[in-house]
Parts: sequence; structure tokens; C-alpha cells
Amino acid sequence: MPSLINVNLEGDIAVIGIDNPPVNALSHAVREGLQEAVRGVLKDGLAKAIVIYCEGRSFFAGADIREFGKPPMPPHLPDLIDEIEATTIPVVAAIHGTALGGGLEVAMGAHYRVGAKSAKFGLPEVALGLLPGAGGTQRLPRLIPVEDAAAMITSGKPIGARKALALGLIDEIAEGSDMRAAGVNFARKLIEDGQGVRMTRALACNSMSDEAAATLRAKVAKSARGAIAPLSCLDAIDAAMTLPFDLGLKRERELFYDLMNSDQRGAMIHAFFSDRQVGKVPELATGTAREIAQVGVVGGGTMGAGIAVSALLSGLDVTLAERDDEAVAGAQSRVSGMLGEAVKRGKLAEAARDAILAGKFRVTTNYGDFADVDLVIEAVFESMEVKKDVFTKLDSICKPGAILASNTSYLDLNEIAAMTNRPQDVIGLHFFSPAHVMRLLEVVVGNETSADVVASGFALAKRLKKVAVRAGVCDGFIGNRILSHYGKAVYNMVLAGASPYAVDKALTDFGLAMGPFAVGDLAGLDIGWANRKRVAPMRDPNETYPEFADRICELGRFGRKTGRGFYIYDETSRGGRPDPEVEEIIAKERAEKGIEAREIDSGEMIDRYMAAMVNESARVVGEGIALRPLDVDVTLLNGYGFPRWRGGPMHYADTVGLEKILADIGRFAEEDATFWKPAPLLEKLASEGRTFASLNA
Ligand code: T1G
Repeated sequence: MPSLINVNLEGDIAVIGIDNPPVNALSHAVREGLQEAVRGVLKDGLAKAIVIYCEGRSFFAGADIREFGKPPMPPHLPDLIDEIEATTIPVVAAIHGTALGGGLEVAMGAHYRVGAKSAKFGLPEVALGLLPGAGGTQRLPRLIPVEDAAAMITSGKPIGARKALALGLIDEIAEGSDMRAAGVNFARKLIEDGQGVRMTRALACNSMSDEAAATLRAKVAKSARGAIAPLSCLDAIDAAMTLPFDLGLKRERELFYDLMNSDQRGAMIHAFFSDRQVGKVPELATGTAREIAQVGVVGGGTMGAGIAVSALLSGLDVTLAERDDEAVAGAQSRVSGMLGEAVKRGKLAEAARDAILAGKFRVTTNYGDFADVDLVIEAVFESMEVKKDVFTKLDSICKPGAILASNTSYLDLNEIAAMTNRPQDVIGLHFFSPAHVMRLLEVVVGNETSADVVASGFALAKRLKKVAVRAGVCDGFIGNRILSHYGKAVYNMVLAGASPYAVDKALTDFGLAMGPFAVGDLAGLDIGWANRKRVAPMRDPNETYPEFADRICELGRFGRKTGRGFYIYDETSRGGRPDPEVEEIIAKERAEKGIEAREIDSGEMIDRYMAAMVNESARVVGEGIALRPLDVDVTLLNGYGFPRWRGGPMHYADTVGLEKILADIGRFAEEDATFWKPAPLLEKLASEGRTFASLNA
């Protein structure tokens, strides 16, 4: 027996323990070992019940994702689970940590389930572009109401032990954390009570009305935005409700393999591993993260307040500084408002909120209160002058070893660090709005930033449950630099003839959560305007420069916050409706510049958008601003609404072929060679027949 598995007879109960760190993935070796163990117990005939539990931090976290795309090796998980279900003596699954995917499917193949208080139960396959392929879509709606099963399977979100018990997914919540013992105690009771096997497959499948099913399908289709897995999940659940168990299982398998062979599965698994790989940065080899318990935040506007709340929700102590009493009151109400929202959404208990506001959070106008903090994050107005002044003050006040961080989203961190006598302790921590919600954090590393400080930035990100991406210093770092570039491509195609509303439609059909013009209105058009003014002196005079957005801003129309921008927002259209005046402003500029508007179809819009995004991304990687192409993918996926089922711009480029991207750039360069210059890295990889993925190792 591989050491992954240990089998012990405790009286007349066979206890099978699995130990495959880090998350007990159901790898081939584990499946083989588990099958041998179960067969061995039955052959010995000494046991009256079997307990399956896992060592380490979690019950099975699912199939081994690293095996996907390789030839599947028997025993296949569905067959193993059928075998466990068919045993002649009761099988108890004792669950701690996370029973996910194939792990929960094993547990549902068992006859009884005992969970630890903190255990989580989920079928997250949809987040990998798949569906539960080992009976999960057939067994879960037999154990719990089909609406709850559909919610778990189409969202991929896990549920806690109390809800699992209430729904009937588990039979008992264990006292204490020794799940081996809890499993044995439960099995002992079964034997004493003469309870036998209880096959889930034998239960009738719960159902829902056709109307409810249709409503659910429409809702899932809307939120899927082009992802195919969520709808396949519903197809499998339909099979559970309408077919005998084994035919339902067969249908599930067909749907599973369709997804396994889809590009979307490849893209979403790339995203899964990239979210984990991105945290592996060179500085972690030599740097040691410093202890951070007390945090200072400078500025209590939307970003400062969000950063403070993000820190408070992770248990840190926060002191926030503002310039005067009025601003202090504003910051106080923003922070308590955001915490109140967290209570409303059930993310925070009322008592915890009150404890935070009473003990962990304070607002001041006195920078002196930062004397003992471990880290200060500056989130003031995006002006170099203002930031230099703040860092000069912080340098004179903060204790030696304190980390001085800037939340700047564009400006030169080295120039800011040069204002201090400790540039090695200066780092950029670029949060995304709303800072307590968005998962992305760019950790900007200056020329002098020490490895300890970089390691501290990544450790903080883990504590704040953020996905941190290491970025070098340039205008806009990774995300905003690429955004500025594909933003120009979008404005240029509107000047050439496209309607901004058609562009937004084409890109939301492509899978984006929101089109660029709607995003601009949400973020505030004044931010882009200020940035265009800031970089104007550096702009290439030959560069095409559409002015329609400036014209709209000059009218005081900054988007949602002013009720009008590219769209009109009022009682009749809270989500915004196209504004004919915007089309007039654009037409006027075309006439002034002698531009004959031409037809640009959605296919060309996508090609231009993606060619610009990939081209600038290749420059960002080529210059070392981003360590690897996957760092760009993680940035755009977690901070810029790029559809996860496309894997990110670099993965997308590999999927459509770098030659195609280069050919598009060549085609577009015929009309604008200034903007459409191919990135050297893109040309190099294409000429060598290589992919961006080849640089991710
Ligand atoms: N397979 C292989 N490796 C895995 C893995 C898995 N299922 N889960 C995690 N890892 C690796 C991960 O890459 C990382 O590696 C290390 O373990 C720690 O993970 C038939 C088809 C369990 C909640 O989708 O959600 O079952 O970077 O950093 O934050 O129906 O990992 O150290 O080298 O994420 O504590 C369904 C995926 C599979 C669960 C722990 N299961 N995993 O989070 O640690 S499909 C999932 C997670 C399936 C069946 C189908 C999380 C976690 P490295 P980590 P964490």
C-alpha cells in the first residue's frame, strides 16, 4: 500500500486514513490506494463499518487538477465512488477543512457524513470550466433540495457545516477536531443501532417545477456571460431529475467530457494555477516579511477608507489620518458605512463591527499618531507634489523599520521614495476600487525596495485575502499601463466610425463584465481626463488623439456620479442609456478632422481591442515590469473584468495564435503606424513559433 493510505482495524471498525499533502487531491495514487484499501477490508471481512478520513489540513480537495488534460488512469473516480457506495457494510466519511469537488463526491458515495464545525462543502468545478463529473450532479439533488443543489453546483461556492446539516447533506456535526475519532464514534453508534448501508443513488431525486427550472436557467445564462460550464451543470441536474440514476450518471459523464475538451476548461485551469503561481516572486527567496499589526492610512476618501476597511476586516489595527475635522468626519462615516454593508451581507457580525469601531479603528489629523505603526499606506490625491509632501512627513515621523507604502495608481514610485532617507522601506501597494472588495493588489517594487519589504507586501496581501502581483515601476505599472493602451485603441475606433455603444455591446458579448465606456462612467470620466492632461506633455505629436471624451468632461459630465457621461443615468434608466449628444460630439470631431465614418463590425472591434491589449502586455513583460505573462493575466482577470473563461489576454493570444495577433497589428498599422508598433517580445515569440505560456515556467 502506498504510504498515502493507512488502514487500521479499531475493534470491528476499519479506519482508512489518507495523507496526500497539501490538500489530499484525489490523484491516481490516492484513488488506487483507496480502492485497494476498501477491497482489502471487505476481503478480510472483519469490519462491520468503514471510516474514511484525511490527515493534514483538509478532507479531499477534489480530483488532482494537475492530471487534467493527461490520459485518465484507472481507477476512475466515478467507478471508485460507485464501489464505495456498493460496499456491504456502512461507510462513514469524516470531514474537516474543505470537502470539494471529487472530495465531496466521495463523501456522497459514502453512506453517512460527519463534519467538523468549521468544515466547508462545495462543488467548485464550474470555476474550472467543468462540472462535478463523479456523480456530484446526480447524488447532491438526491440528498438536498434541488434548488440548493443547483445553487452550489452553478456558483461553485461552498456551504458551511451548519447549513450542510440543515439541508441533509451531512448527518452530524462533530464535537472537537479529531475527525478520525468522530468518524469511529459515529460508526460505533451505527453498528450498535443496527444501521446498515444507505446508498444515495437509491434515493429519489428532488425536483422543481418547469417554471422554476426555466427561471433558474435564464438567471444562470445571464450571469454566465459566455461561460459554458454553468449551463452544462443545469443540463446534468435536469438529467438527475428526469432519468434513472445510471442514465443520469452517463449523461453527466458526456457533459463532463465535452467541457474537459473545451478551450474554456484550459483557460480557467490556467487562471486557477496562475492565481497561485503569481505569488512566487524572487524576493521571497531572500526576504523575510516584517511583523505588521498596526497600520496607518493617509487619506480617508473612497480608496483610503476602503483600504482601512480591508485591513480592519483582516484583524489589523488601523489609524487613519485626514487633513481637518470635516474630512475626519467624512472618513469616519465612509468606514462605518462600509463595515455596515459587510454586516448586511453577512460577512461581519454586528458585535465584531462594534468591537472594530470601538477598539481597532481611529481617525486623526495628527501625523504624530503614526509614530509606532508598522506600515503606512498613503492614499491621497493622485498628485506627485502632494505625495512627496506626505512621504517627507512620514519619513520624519515613522519608526525605523516601518514600511512606507503608496497607493498611487500611475506615478513614479522611485521619485516618491527619493523624498525619504529610507527608500529601501518604500513600496507601492496599489489597491483597486472598491479596495475592500477587489481581489487584486499590485505590489510595486522600486529600485531601492528591499526584499524584506517586498516579502512583507506579499504577506500582507495573503492576510487581506488579495491576489498580489509584483509590478516594476513605469507609468501605470502593469494594469493601468495596459488599460491606457487598449483604451486608446477603443477611442481611435470610435473616431474612425464605431459607436461607443456598439463597442460596449461587442465587448460585453465577448465576455467582459462591462464595456469600456460604461466602466469609464462608473469610475468617473474626470480620472481619465486628469490622466490624459498629466501625460499630454509626453504624448507623441504623431499619435492620433480623439478629443470627444475631453469635450464631454468639459461639459461637467463625469459619468454616474454626475448623472451623465457617455450614458445618461436617471430614474428611467438607472443602468444608463445611450446619449444622442455624445454621438453628436463625436460626429462633430470627425467633421472637424475630415474623417469619413466607416463601418466597423464587432469582429474587428474585438480584434483591435485584443491586439492592443496583447501588444502592450508583451511590452510590459518584455521590459520586466511584469515577471511573466501569467502575471498580466492575473492582473487583468482580477482587476479589469477580463472574462475568466478566456484565461487572460496572454492565454487568449496563445489560443488564437501570436501570428494572428501580429497580422492584425500589421493590418491596423497601415492606417496608424504610430500606435500599432509590434512589441519586440511578440515578434520574437511568433518568429520562434513559441507561446507566452512558454515564459511562465
Ligand atoms: N489538485 C491539484 N493541486 C491542488 C488542488 C487540486 N484539486 N487544490 C489545490 N492544489 C494545490 C495548489 O495549486 C497549491 O499548490 C497547493 O495545493 C495549495 O493550494 C471529478 C473534476 C483547497 C481551498 O476546485 O480551491 O474534483 O501553489 O494555495 O489557499 O468532479 O486550493 O503550493 O504548488 O490554493 O489553502 C475540484 C481547488 C477539482 C479545489 C485550499 N476542486 N483548490 O486553498 O491553498 S475538480 C477544486 C482550492 C474535481 C470531479 C472534478 C484551494 C483550497 P502550490 P492553495 P489554500
